[in-house]
Amino acid sequence: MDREALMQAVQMRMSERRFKHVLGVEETAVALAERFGESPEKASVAALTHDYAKERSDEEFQLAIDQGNFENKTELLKYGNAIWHGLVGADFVARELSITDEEILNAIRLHTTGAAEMTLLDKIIYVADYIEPGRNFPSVEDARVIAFSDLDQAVAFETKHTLAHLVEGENPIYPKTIETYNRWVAGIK
Ligand code: DGI
Ligand code: FE
Ligand code: FE
Ligand code: FE
Repeated sequence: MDREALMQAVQMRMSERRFKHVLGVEETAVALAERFGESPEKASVAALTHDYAKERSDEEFQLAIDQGNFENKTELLKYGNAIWHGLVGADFVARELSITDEEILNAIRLHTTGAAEMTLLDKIIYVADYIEPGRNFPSVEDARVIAFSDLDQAVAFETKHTLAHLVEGENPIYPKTIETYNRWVAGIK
Protein backbone atom coordinates (compact mmCIF):
# COMPACT_ATOMS: atom_id res chain seq x y z
CA MET A 1 0.00 0.00 0.00
CA ASP A 2 1.37 3.45 -0.80
CA ARG A 3 1.08 6.34 1.64
CA GLU A 4 -2.16 7.66 0.13
CA ALA A 5 -3.91 4.27 0.32
CA LEU A 6 -2.65 3.69 3.84
CA MET A 7 -3.88 7.11 4.93
CA GLN A 8 -7.33 6.35 3.51
CA ALA A 9 -7.52 2.93 5.18
CA VAL A 10 -6.60 4.51 8.51
CA GLN A 11 -8.93 7.49 8.12
CA MET A 12 -11.91 5.18 7.49
CA ARG A 13 -11.40 3.58 10.88
CA MET A 14 -11.43 6.65 13.12
CA SER A 15 -12.90 10.02 14.00
CA GLU A 16 -11.65 13.15 12.27
CA ARG A 17 -10.08 14.26 15.53
CA ARG A 18 -8.10 11.05 15.98
CA PHE A 19 -7.02 11.08 12.32
CA LYS A 20 -5.65 14.57 12.83
CA HIS A 21 -3.66 13.23 15.80
CA VAL A 22 -2.31 10.42 13.60
CA LEU A 23 -1.13 12.92 10.96
CA GLY A 24 0.52 14.96 13.72
CA VAL A 25 2.34 11.85 14.97
CA GLU A 26 3.46 11.13 11.41
CA GLU A 27 4.87 14.63 10.91
CA THR A 28 6.71 14.45 14.23
CA ALA A 29 7.94 10.87 13.74
CA VAL A 30 9.36 11.71 10.30
CA ALA A 31 11.14 14.76 11.76
CA LEU A 32 12.60 12.64 14.59
CA ALA A 33 13.63 9.96 12.08
CA GLU A 34 15.50 12.56 10.05
CA ARG A 35 17.07 13.99 13.20
CA PHE A 36 18.29 10.65 14.58
CA GLY A 37 18.95 8.60 11.44
CA GLU A 38 15.94 6.29 11.18
CA SER A 39 14.15 5.53 7.91
CA PRO A 40 11.51 8.28 7.44
CA GLU A 41 9.39 5.81 5.43
CA LYS A 42 9.28 3.32 8.30
CA ALA A 43 8.53 6.10 10.75
CA SER A 44 5.70 7.29 8.49
CA VAL A 45 4.07 3.85 8.19
CA ALA A 46 4.40 3.11 11.93
CA ALA A 47 2.97 6.53 12.85
CA LEU A 48 0.05 6.30 10.40
CA THR A 49 -0.95 2.90 11.80
CA HIS A 50 -0.12 3.22 15.52
CA ASP A 51 -3.71 3.98 16.61
CA TYR A 52 -5.38 2.06 13.73
CA ALA A 53 -7.30 -0.23 16.11
CA LYS A 54 -8.13 2.33 18.80
CA GLU A 55 -11.84 2.55 17.92
CA ARG A 56 -12.48 -1.23 17.87
CA SER A 57 -14.87 -2.65 20.46
CA ASP A 58 -13.73 -4.44 23.61
CA GLU A 59 -15.36 -7.60 22.23
CA GLU A 60 -13.15 -7.52 19.13
CA PHE A 61 -10.04 -7.15 21.27
CA GLN A 62 -11.12 -9.91 23.66
CA LEU A 63 -11.67 -12.26 20.71
CA ALA A 64 -8.30 -11.33 19.20
CA ILE A 65 -6.59 -12.01 22.55
CA ASP A 66 -8.35 -15.39 22.85
CA GLN A 67 -7.28 -16.38 19.35
CA GLY A 68 -3.87 -14.70 19.25
CA ASN A 69 -0.39 -15.34 20.54
CA PHE A 70 0.00 -13.33 23.74
CA GLU A 71 1.83 -13.93 26.99
CA ASN A 72 -0.36 -14.01 30.06
CA LYS A 73 -3.73 -13.75 28.31
CA THR A 74 -5.67 -13.88 31.58
CA GLU A 75 -3.80 -10.84 32.89
CA LEU A 76 -4.05 -9.00 29.56
CA LEU A 77 -7.84 -9.48 29.47
CA LYS A 78 -8.15 -7.54 32.74
CA TYR A 79 -6.95 -4.33 31.07
CA GLY A 80 -8.82 -2.33 28.46
CA ASN A 81 -8.59 -0.36 25.26
CA ALA A 82 -5.71 1.80 26.52
CA ILE A 83 -3.46 -1.27 26.70
CA TRP A 84 -5.06 -3.37 23.95
CA HIS A 85 -5.15 -0.91 21.04
CA GLY A 86 -1.39 -1.04 20.45
CA LEU A 87 -0.35 -4.44 21.78
CA VAL A 88 -3.27 -6.30 20.20
CA GLY A 89 -4.00 -3.67 17.56
CA ALA A 90 -0.73 -4.48 15.79
CA ASP A 91 -2.29 -7.81 14.77
CA PHE A 92 -5.19 -5.96 13.09
CA VAL A 93 -2.65 -3.78 11.28
CA ALA A 94 -0.74 -6.84 10.09
CA ARG A 95 -3.85 -8.69 8.96
CA GLU A 96 -5.90 -5.88 7.44
CA LEU A 97 -3.21 -3.58 6.06
CA SER A 98 -0.77 -6.34 5.06
CA ILE A 99 2.09 -4.83 7.02
CA THR A 100 4.71 -7.50 7.64
CA ASP A 101 7.68 -5.44 8.85
CA GLU A 102 8.20 -6.65 12.45
CA GLU A 103 10.06 -3.46 13.38
CA ILE A 104 6.97 -1.44 12.48
CA LEU A 105 4.58 -3.91 14.17
CA ASN A 106 6.70 -3.86 17.34
CA ALA A 107 6.75 -0.07 17.44
CA ILE A 108 2.93 -0.20 17.30
CA ARG A 109 2.84 -2.87 20.05
CA LEU A 110 5.01 -0.77 22.39
CA HIS A 111 3.72 2.71 21.60
CA THR A 112 1.56 3.09 24.74
CA THR A 113 3.63 1.37 27.44
CA GLY A 114 7.18 1.59 26.10
CA ALA A 115 9.48 -1.27 27.11
CA ALA A 116 12.80 -1.87 28.85
CA GLU A 117 14.35 -2.63 25.47
CA MET A 118 13.40 -0.21 22.71
CA THR A 119 14.74 0.23 19.19
CA LEU A 120 15.26 3.66 17.66
CA LEU A 121 11.95 3.29 15.80
CA ASP A 122 10.14 2.26 19.02
CA LYS A 123 11.43 5.37 20.78
CA ILE A 124 10.49 7.63 17.87
CA ILE A 125 6.87 6.43 17.80
CA TYR A 126 6.54 6.43 21.60
CA VAL A 127 7.82 10.01 21.82
CA ALA A 128 6.11 11.36 18.66
CA ASP A 129 2.76 10.18 20.05
CA TYR A 130 3.41 12.29 23.13
CA ILE A 131 4.65 15.52 21.54
CA GLU A 132 2.78 15.79 18.21
CA PRO A 133 1.54 19.32 17.46
CA GLY A 134 -2.02 18.60 18.68
CA ARG A 135 -0.92 17.77 22.23
CA ASN A 136 -1.26 20.67 24.65
CA PHE A 137 -0.64 19.57 28.25
CA PRO A 138 1.52 21.95 30.37
CA SER A 139 4.95 20.28 29.98
CA VAL A 140 4.63 19.36 26.30
CA GLU A 141 6.85 22.25 25.18
CA ASP A 142 9.65 20.95 27.46
CA ALA A 143 9.11 17.43 26.09
CA ARG A 144 9.44 18.74 22.51
CA VAL A 145 12.73 20.48 23.22
CA ILE A 146 14.15 17.41 25.00
CA ALA A 147 12.99 15.08 22.20
CA PHE A 148 15.02 16.76 19.48
CA SER A 149 18.14 16.96 21.63
CA ASP A 150 18.14 13.57 23.44
CA LEU A 151 15.61 10.87 22.54
CA ASP A 152 16.42 8.65 25.55
CA GLN A 153 15.85 11.56 27.88
CA ALA A 154 12.53 12.19 26.14
CA VAL A 155 11.51 8.56 26.72
CA ALA A 156 12.36 9.03 30.42
CA PHE A 157 10.46 12.34 30.65
CA GLU A 158 7.34 10.92 29.01
CA THR A 159 7.42 7.71 31.07
CA LYS A 160 7.75 9.57 34.36
CA HIS A 161 4.98 12.06 33.59
CA THR A 162 2.59 9.43 32.20
CA LEU A 163 3.10 7.13 35.20
CA ALA A 164 2.62 9.99 37.66
CA HIS A 165 -0.61 10.93 35.86
CA LEU A 166 -1.87 7.33 35.94
CA VAL A 167 -1.08 6.99 39.63
CA GLU A 168 -2.80 10.32 40.36
CA GLY A 169 -5.96 8.91 38.73
CA GLU A 170 -5.62 5.55 40.55
CA ASN A 171 -5.47 3.75 37.20
CA PRO A 172 -4.20 0.19 36.95
CA ILE A 173 -0.56 0.12 35.83
CA TYR A 174 0.31 -2.48 33.20
CA PRO A 175 3.51 -4.34 34.23
CA LYS A 176 5.30 -3.31 31.02
CA THR A 177 4.82 0.35 31.99
CA ILE A 178 6.65 -0.37 35.27
CA GLU A 179 9.45 -2.11 33.36
CA THR A 180 9.79 0.99 31.17
CA TYR A 181 9.94 3.19 34.25
CA ASN A 182 12.58 1.02 35.95
CA ARG A 183 14.83 1.03 32.89
CA TRP A 184 14.47 4.56 31.54
CA VAL A 185 13.62 6.64 34.63
CA ALA A 186 15.13 4.76 37.59
CA GLY A 187 18.04 3.59 35.44
CA ILE A 188 18.00 -0.13 36.36
CA LYS A 189 19.93 -2.13 33.77
O1 DGI B 1 -3.63 6.37 21.89
P1 DGI B 1 -3.18 7.74 22.34
O2 DGI B 1 -4.23 8.44 23.14
O3 DGI B 1 -2.67 8.59 21.24
O4 DGI B 1 -1.95 7.54 23.35
P2 DGI B 1 -1.35 6.24 24.05
O5 DGI B 1 -1.58 5.04 23.21
O6 DGI B 1 0.07 6.56 24.39
O7 DGI B 1 -2.10 6.12 25.43
C1 DGI B 1 -3.43 5.74 25.55
C2 DGI B 1 -3.83 5.81 27.01
O8 DGI B 1 -3.19 4.77 27.74
C3 DGI B 1 -3.43 7.10 27.70
O9 DGI B 1 -4.58 7.60 28.35
C4 DGI B 1 -2.40 6.69 28.74
C5 DGI B 1 -2.80 5.28 28.99
N1 DGI B 1 -1.78 4.36 29.56
C6 DGI B 1 -0.44 4.30 29.32
N2 DGI B 1 0.13 3.36 30.09
C7 DGI B 1 -0.86 2.80 30.83
C8 DGI B 1 -2.08 3.44 30.49
N3 DGI B 1 -3.27 3.14 31.07
C9 DGI B 1 -3.27 2.20 32.03
N4 DGI B 1 -4.41 1.89 32.66
N5 DGI B 1 -2.13 1.54 32.41
C10 DGI B 1 -0.91 1.79 31.85
O10 DGI B 1 0.08 1.18 32.23
FE1 FE C 1 -2.26 5.00 21.15
FE1 FE D 1 1.72 7.67 24.06
FE1 FE E 1 -1.62 8.03 19.45
